[in-house]
Amino acid sequence: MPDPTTADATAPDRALVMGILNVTPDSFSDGGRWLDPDRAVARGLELVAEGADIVDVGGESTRPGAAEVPADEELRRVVPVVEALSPHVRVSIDTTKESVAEAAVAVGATLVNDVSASLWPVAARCGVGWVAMHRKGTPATMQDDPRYDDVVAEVRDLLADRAARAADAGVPEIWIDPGIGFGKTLDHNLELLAGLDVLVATGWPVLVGTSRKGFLGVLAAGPDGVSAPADQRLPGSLATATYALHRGAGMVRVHDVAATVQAALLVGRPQGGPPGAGSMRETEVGA
Ligand code: HH2
Repeated sequence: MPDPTTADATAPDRALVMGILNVTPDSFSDGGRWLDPDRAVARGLELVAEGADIVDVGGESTRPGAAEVPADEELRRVVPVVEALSPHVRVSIDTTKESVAEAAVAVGATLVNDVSASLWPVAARCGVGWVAMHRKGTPATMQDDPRYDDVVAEVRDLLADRAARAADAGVPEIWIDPGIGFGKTLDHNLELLAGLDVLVATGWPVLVGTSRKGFLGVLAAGPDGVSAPADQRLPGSLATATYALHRGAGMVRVHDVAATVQAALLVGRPQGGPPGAGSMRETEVGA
């Protein structure tokens, strides 16, 4: 099974960091900030300067309750940005629409980040990588009392099934992602993080996205019980990214790239790295 986190000998001696670039008016954390294409491209280049290995461009918010965006509007938002960024950095397209994925690949995207875990035929046809993320329901309904008998096993089984189908179809690079916050309660999110090794044990490289998500706001609520706002969730974002990397995730999807790159360096290379690959923990921690 190909392992894109370790296949390249020139890859950084750490797991990968995917920087988030939402070209949307309504994303939960950065909605409206990068809707103008020039500002979006400038922000993407900033993420590259901070050390992002991949910039994930999205034109439709997936936050709970978000409205669907017509394909022509999503295309109008993302295509110029993907085209301008792809000479500078690896670009992934965060979409659930086949037409948007294809158009983004045509202008340089090489990874389809698919929160519906259904677009593997497009990735196979285009010969690009694919992220299969687990979600229960759609953004409109997913936080209405989601239930699982065993959330870790259910997520693992669905993702392993989709990854196997994608591999059969010839997708050259496959990632699985537990979909933190997508049809999950606070407890489900924490169980999935604690059970990350179960996903890692499937052998597929694992991507995890906790950055600034609502459950971190709940955990960081003040004495009045009010959730911490998205711009005050860096401590939880970093803690959970570091934890996920330590448990074997090969990539984290984050808003705060520079800080997360430091965390990734500290943890070192993901599980399954080539023999002898060092990490700061093993090689550079001195008195
Ligand atoms: N989370 C979001 C969007 N895309 N893709 C993957 N693979 N994993 C995730 O956890 C994930 C994702 C939601 O975060 P964000 O893009 O910041 O917000 P919004 O959906 O409101 O645009």
